[in-house]
Amino acid sequence: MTPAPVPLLYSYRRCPYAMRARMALLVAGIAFDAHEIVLRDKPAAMLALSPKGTVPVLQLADGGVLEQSLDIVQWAFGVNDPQHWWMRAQSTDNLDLLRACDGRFKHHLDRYKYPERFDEADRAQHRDAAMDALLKPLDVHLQHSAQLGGEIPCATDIAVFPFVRQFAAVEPAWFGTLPLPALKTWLSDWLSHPLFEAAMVRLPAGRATRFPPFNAAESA
Ligand SMILES: N[C@@H](CCC(=O)N[C@@H](CS)C(=O)NCC(=O)O)C(=O)O
Repeated sequence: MTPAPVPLLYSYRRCPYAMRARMALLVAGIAFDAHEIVLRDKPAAMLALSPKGTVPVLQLADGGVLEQSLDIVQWAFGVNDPQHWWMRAQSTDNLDLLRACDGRFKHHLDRYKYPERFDEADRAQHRDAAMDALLKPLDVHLQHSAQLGGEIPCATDIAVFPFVRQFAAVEPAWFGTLPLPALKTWLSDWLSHPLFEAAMVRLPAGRATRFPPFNAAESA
């Protein structure tokens, strides 16, 4: 019997946008294949589906294509979301945090993380601006609840966390000195979270492989 077709995710392990997409697909329990791409040698099949050339890209089993990470997250939770991860991410506060993450924070993060690509003299300013844009507001939110979704995570947690991880990894010793205790606890919990570990599995590059499923019950 021919196996049922599953969606195909073009992905890059270290890309924070692809991380949010993989975590959403995994937590929704959706079987999918993943093609780990090489950024400098993108597959022609992916570029044919999505000429803009960024990952993640999800080719659905019916042939539809989702080319933005948040569209993939929304689609995944539209398929299966018994704990309302998507709905709980739609509060004004969470939408503001997500907008700040993908907008101002990402802008300053890139200039802090890759000073050689930008004006190196402004690096400290970008580090401070990134903190004001997202990390300080996040810490305030997380003082009131363990996750942005409340007591359990929502789509905002998995969408934002990979970018905070990137920021923290630029100068880990300095990050450790920051007076943002709630944010640091949340980050460290996510770094060892079974869902994140499942999403970071290493796959062979250059071809599609079935992504190992995540069993929330087993890892609880
Ligand atoms: N708005 C896109 C952004 C995706 C994006 O920028 N991905 C990066 C990797 S983290 C990428 O593919 N860049 C293309 C390249 O480096 O060639 C989304 O949310 O999916």
